[in-house]
Amino acid sequence: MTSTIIKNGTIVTADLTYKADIRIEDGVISEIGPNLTGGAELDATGCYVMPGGIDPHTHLEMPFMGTYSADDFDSGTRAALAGGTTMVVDFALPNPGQSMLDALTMWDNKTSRAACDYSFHMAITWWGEQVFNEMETIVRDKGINTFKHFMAYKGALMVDDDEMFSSFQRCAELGALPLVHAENGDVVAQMQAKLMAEGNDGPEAHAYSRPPEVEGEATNRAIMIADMAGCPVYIVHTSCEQSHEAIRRARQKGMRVYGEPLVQHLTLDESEYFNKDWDHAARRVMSPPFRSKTHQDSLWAGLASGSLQCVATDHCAFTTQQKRTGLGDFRKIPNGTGGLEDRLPMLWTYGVSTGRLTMNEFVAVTSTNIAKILNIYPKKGAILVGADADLIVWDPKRGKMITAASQQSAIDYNVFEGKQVMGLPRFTLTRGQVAVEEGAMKSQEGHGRFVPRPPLTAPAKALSTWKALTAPRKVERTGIPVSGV
Ligand code: DUC
Ligand code: ZN
Ligand code: ZN
Ligand code: ZN
Repeated sequence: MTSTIIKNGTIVTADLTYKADIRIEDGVISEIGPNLTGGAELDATGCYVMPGGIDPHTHLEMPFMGTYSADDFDSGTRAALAGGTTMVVDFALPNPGQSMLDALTMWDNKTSRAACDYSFHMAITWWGEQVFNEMETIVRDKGINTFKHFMAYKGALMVDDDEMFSSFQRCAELGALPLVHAENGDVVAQMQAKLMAEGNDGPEAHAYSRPPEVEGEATNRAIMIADMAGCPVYIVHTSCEQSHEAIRRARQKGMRVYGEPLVQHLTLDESEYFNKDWDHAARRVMSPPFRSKTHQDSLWAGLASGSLQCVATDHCAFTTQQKRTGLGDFRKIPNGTGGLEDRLPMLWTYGVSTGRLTMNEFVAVTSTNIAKILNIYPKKGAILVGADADLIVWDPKRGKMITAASQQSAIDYNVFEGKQVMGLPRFTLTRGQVAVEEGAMKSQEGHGRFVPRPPLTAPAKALSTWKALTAPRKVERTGIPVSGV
């Protein structure tokens, strides 16, 4: 058995910081301790050894808004590894009316070149008996315990409250976690039409059409519906105080509600849309849009205090050419930005180096919390004997300027272009295999494996505060008035 030892590093996990070496055998951590010998050595002097990042939210090669997102499981997973992310969770999206099992097969067929491990969320894009039945197969047999609901994208992916409540109740029965894209799609559609009618057709109108209230309302609604259904709920791309506030309040009441800010919302603001050339602004069109600095402060505070748990990218990259489909009508600009390669370096630079996050919090929000919520801990997200050796040897003194010219992503720009980051992987290991060494890519196409995620074990019914307070009771009445008196 070949043995690799990561030597002389400081191990940083979500709860501990200590000096020790790590032995890896057959892709798994087999020993942790001082002065390990007997194997190939990777020098971690001056570095932090952390669990590899998990991006819980990517869209690789996704058919969307008349095109396909430009990064596939090849360039996308290379980008992930280059930046220290060792697992991505992508979304399988059935067309309305399509079987979820067929959609899953289609998505699975895209993954043959994946260089790091991956998993899927399944989207609920329509509702019916077939969906109800297939949800059980998806959870029990396919290793998927999360279902995504879009409250926006009217006429395409959007589901209504009726469909969402049905699906959430089914999630409660199956031990699944619903994810929600929380924006009020009806309000967005009306605002978009009004802006266009008034001659506001540029990319900045995308931001005007999706104010924070649109997100706050939908987040509140999703949380209340989850409470009534008796299931936990995970709000993807939480971008503003209104949404964060709803999550905070629910958590304070004892509900299992999770919030996921994106690194883009944490570090880029709405000025990216204004007084910029059309391409610059359109390249940054995503939903929800970038917000003001007040909202950024709220998100950072949420990560530090624990009211927000995960940092993702929603990596959904489109080339400038694809973005230009929306010249003259901002509604046609494909929504999405990249970020997979930059999530960890940006979060380290703007979070840990500035004192907004501790190193342990950094590990929690980029890896461990995600692994726990998605139920793959401690196989992923941990430095423990028996865990997968998905590891980063993080060099806090290694820096670079982010440029499109040097990125793994297939697109022709980078929303963080010109940003100076300090903190990069010296090594990225995926199940023990060195995929990145001192900035050089050594990843292997097809190395990535599907990671099954079993159902959640929390007792779903006990989660609902609503049920406890107002459980329906049959009332025996006497003295019923006689009609006509
Ligand atoms: N938002 C985006 O910007 N792109 C993909 C889907 C989404 O919700
Ligand atoms: Zn979304
Ligand atoms: Zn520009
Ligand atoms: Zn998304």
